[in-house]
This record gives sequence, structure tokens and C-alpha cells, in this order.
Amino acid sequence: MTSLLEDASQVLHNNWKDSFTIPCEGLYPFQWNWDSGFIAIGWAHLDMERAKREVLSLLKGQWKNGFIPHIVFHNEAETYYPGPEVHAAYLSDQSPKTKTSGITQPPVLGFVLEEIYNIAKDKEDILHFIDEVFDAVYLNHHYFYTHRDPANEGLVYICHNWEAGTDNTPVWDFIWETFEVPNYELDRKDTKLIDASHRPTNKEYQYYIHLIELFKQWKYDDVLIAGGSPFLIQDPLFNSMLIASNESIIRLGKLLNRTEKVGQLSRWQTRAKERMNTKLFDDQLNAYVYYDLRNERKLSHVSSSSFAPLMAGIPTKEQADRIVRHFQGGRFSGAKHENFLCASFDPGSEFFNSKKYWRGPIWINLNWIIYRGLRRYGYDEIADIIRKDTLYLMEKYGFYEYFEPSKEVNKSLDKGYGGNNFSWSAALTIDLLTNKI
Ligand code: 2M8
Repeated sequence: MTSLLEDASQVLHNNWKDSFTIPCEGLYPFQWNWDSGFIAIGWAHLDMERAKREVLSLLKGQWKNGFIPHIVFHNEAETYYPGPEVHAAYLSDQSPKTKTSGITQPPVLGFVLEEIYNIAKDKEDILHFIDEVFDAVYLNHHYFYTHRDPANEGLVYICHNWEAGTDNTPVWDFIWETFEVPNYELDRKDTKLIDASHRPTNKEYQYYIHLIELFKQWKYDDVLIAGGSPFLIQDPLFNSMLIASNESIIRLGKLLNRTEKVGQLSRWQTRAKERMNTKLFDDQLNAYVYYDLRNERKLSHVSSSSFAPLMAGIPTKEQADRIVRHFQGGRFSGAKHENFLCASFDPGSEFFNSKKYWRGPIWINLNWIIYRGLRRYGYDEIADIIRKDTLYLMEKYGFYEYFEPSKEVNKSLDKGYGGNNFSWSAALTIDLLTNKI
């Protein structure tokens, strides 16, 4: 019998494609932005050279203005829709030679570099590597604060649900009802590969494609997107990842004597944290929520993204205490702890669906983010429950893409949901098993 660690390592080895790692064979056959960040953490425990190559491959897709796309199409593959021709990033005068998409994903790279630094045994070697890529990551943060924050308030927007990473969270339903879309011909492959009832609907995909079509008309110009995109959201997870990454590259920048850049990052950081607390913390719900810039309204719904600010050290201790109640006999745990932690959407909501992608199932990257946040604030007991639940699901089913939160329903299941042998589930299991945090 092989151990969980060996099995996880095997998944990463199988998904490695010469210079980067695909999230999942068939279902996601290219390099994805935030996936590759979590994957690089897994590689750092197994093979530091691969961790470095993962990062360098992602940066091959970086645009001239610092933007890092959500997919880099290094290779050809017929099993994914929408591919490079639908995204048509070449329409932008900022895009690189390498084929990419024209939308981004939560910016994890900054804190991933610090994780890798902490894991590395040879600090001199890894610092040399970080020195090489530091300016690219800084430029990415510069892009966000200068192109994605039109009112200059410290929070950045996302303009597509795929930028959130939480593709079909019920929160986006409230955006879709604000505009109509034409009937695009879809060439979906995902629903042929896995149970279609666990994936977004075709109607939702019409919206996803429509936004891409608009951005193409505007040649991916950020000013036109900010002025016209019907989807323009300040998302708590996205901003938390940027803030966590700011914090890490500030620390790394100090080690590398990048004084000026550290100064600029620190100014962005102070404002961003303040604004998260004044604008996105919901006093009634005791969690961070979403702001719809296009329709100037708060979208007060709690998802697993609502807890990500813990990892970035954003809440006060008092706010953190209130957030933690969601895990102690609250809506996420269930009054009698009926749920494994942590559902991706409020299990007490009428919009919760325990099987459907980001509308309820447990995702391992969010568990890892919340686990780190709880540790940071010293909630060790709950952090341990999240770690234990995560490893239990991995042991029982293997490295699926997402999982059923209800303990009762789990009794009759023999697998997780979505794709199997999913890279970030494996990579973060390696970290949870190995890292003494
Ligand atoms: C999912 O998103 C892609 C689009 O980016 C898709 O459904 O086609 C999301 O879970 C996203 O967060 C993830 O990065 C990606 C690859 O794992 O799959």
C-alpha cells in the first residue's frame, strides 16, 4: 500500500508536461494561473527545480503591462472549451507571443514565492531565483493597482466570473439578471467528460462567453472594460490574495533591497487593508462580502471566499472572532457539526447546492487558505478540524476536484465530484502533510 503522500506525489508527476503542470488530464489540459501557484507549493516539497519551472512557465504568458492571464496555452489540446481562438488575446497590443487568455485569476504568485522560499533548504539559491522573478511579480501588482482600481480606492475589480476562480458561485446569479445575452453556439467539452449536473449550466456559459466577446470588441482595453463591462466586482477572495501576495513580496523585497518598490507596495497595502474592512466587511453577516461596482451595491452573501481575508491578516481580532463563529456550530459547520469544512457557499442559503461546483462543494485550495488564516490568528482547534477534514476526504476518495460537505451524504458516496487526480488537491495535501505550520 502506498501512502497518501506518495499518491499525491504521483498525481503531480503524472500531470507534469515538461515545463508546467496541468490541473487535470482532459478537463483542464493547459497551464492555469492560480492552479500553478498552488501546484508550485507542492513541487517545492518534492522537487525545487520543477517549482521554479512552474513559475517561469506561467510568467511566459505575462503581458507587457504586467497582466498575468488565467490560462497559458503552451500546448495544443482538443479537450477544452473555450480555447485560445475564442479568447483571442492577440487582439490586445499588450499580449505576448505565447498564446494566452485575456482575463486573469486570483494573484497568488507573490505568497507562493514566499512559501517556496520558506520550504527551500538552499536559501541562497532560492533567493537568487526570487530575485530573477521579483520585478515581474511587482509589475503584476502595479498593473492591478493602476488598471483595476479606477476610483483609486485600494480595492481592485474583476470583470469576469472566471477571474474570481469561483466560477459559478450563486453571487454571480445577481449579475446575470442585470443583462441579456445572445444565444451563442457553445462547444462545451467539460459536460462530456464529467457529470454535467456538477458543472455550470449552458445558460451560465452564454454569459461567460458573452463577456469574452465584449472584451474582444474592446481589444482587452482596461479603460473600455472598466467603462462598459456589466460584470465589475470587488471580490473578497481576489483582493485577499493580492493583499497576501503584497505582504509576501514586501518581505521578500526587503531581503532583496528593493527599497523603492517595497515603499510603493506598502502604500498600496495599507489602503487595501483599510478599504477591505470599511467596504467589504458585513456587520450583519460577520463575513467579507462582494461589491458590485457596475450597479453600485453590496452583494451580501457568504461563501468560502468570505473567509479568505484571515490568511492576509486583514480582520481585527474582533472581526476574526465573529468570522470564526461560522465554523463553530454556525451555518457552515451546521448546528450539530453535520458538515465537513468548508462548503464553498453558505449551506443555510436557498442557493446552496452541495454537488454543483462552486455553489456548495468543498474545494481544497479554499480549505488551505482558510486553514492558514485560522492558524495566523491562533484558532488552532478549528484549523485542525479543517486540516483533518481535508485529509479525511483525500484518504477516502482520492484527489478529486471538489467534495460533498454533508457528513450524512458522504456515508453513501464512493468518490468526490468533478475531475479526479486534480493537481491542486494533491499539491496542497503534500503541503498539509509536510509543512509544520
Ligand atoms: C475552473 O475554471 C475553468 C475556467 O478557468 C473552467 O471551469 O473551465 C475553476 O475551478 C478555476 O478556479 C480553476 O482554476 C480552473 C482549473 O482548475 O477550473
